[in-house]
Amino acid sequence: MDEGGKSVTGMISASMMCADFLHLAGDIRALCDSGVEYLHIDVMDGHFVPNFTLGPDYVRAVRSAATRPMDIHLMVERPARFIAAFEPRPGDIVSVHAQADAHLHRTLSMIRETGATPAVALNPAQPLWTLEDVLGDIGVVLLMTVNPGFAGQKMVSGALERIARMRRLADERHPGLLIEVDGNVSLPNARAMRAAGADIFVAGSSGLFTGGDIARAVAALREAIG
Ligand code: S6P
Ligand code: MG
Repeated sequence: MDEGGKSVTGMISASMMCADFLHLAGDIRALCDSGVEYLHIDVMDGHFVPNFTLGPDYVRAVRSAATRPMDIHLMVERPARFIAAFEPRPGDIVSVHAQADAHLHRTLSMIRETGATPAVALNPAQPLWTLEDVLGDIGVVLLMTVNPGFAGQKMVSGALERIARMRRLADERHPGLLIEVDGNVSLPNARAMRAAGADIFVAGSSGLFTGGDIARAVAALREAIG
């Protein structure tokens, strides 16, 4: 931690829904060789968000080729039903949306028992105070900087100020809590998000998978969040 409470260097979580599905093994190798910290898996159920994406079989396949832990982002209603199916393990992060779970504390304990790090995700309109009482039960808070459901969106207004407010709340109440940001992590946005106090950056179509050279994109992002 530096004096501001955030991690010493920023970490990259590569959004696998933006990878090339027809050349997945090559993308996984390039990402892991480039040193990204996590592979971000967006799980969407068509209820909590208006889209469908990745499931347990996909995660199993990615794991078999990856040397990095998974960062599993569950955008599903009542996520406790599906945690075991994703076979979380120590080193992974598992995020559930506070709004999707009436029994958030129980679900976070369930994640903790697998050895993975429990995380709570908040949509842009959800007040930060809703997670105050579970700050001690999580290792990461995932702040959505777009409305969840789709890649390729623009960062919502107020997102940077919200990251800064979350940083202050974390430093005051739960030092060591990592702030993850998800949505439109382009190079300029990543720089600003890092300055506001973010630690983990979900990088997809905005900052990683365009340009056709993953190693180069990781290096550029690394420089922006250093
Ligand atoms: C969106 C999802 C994200 C996206 C990421 C895509 O609901 O949770 O993880 O994959 O935002 O990145 P980009 O760079 O296209 O915004
Ligand atoms: Mg995500």
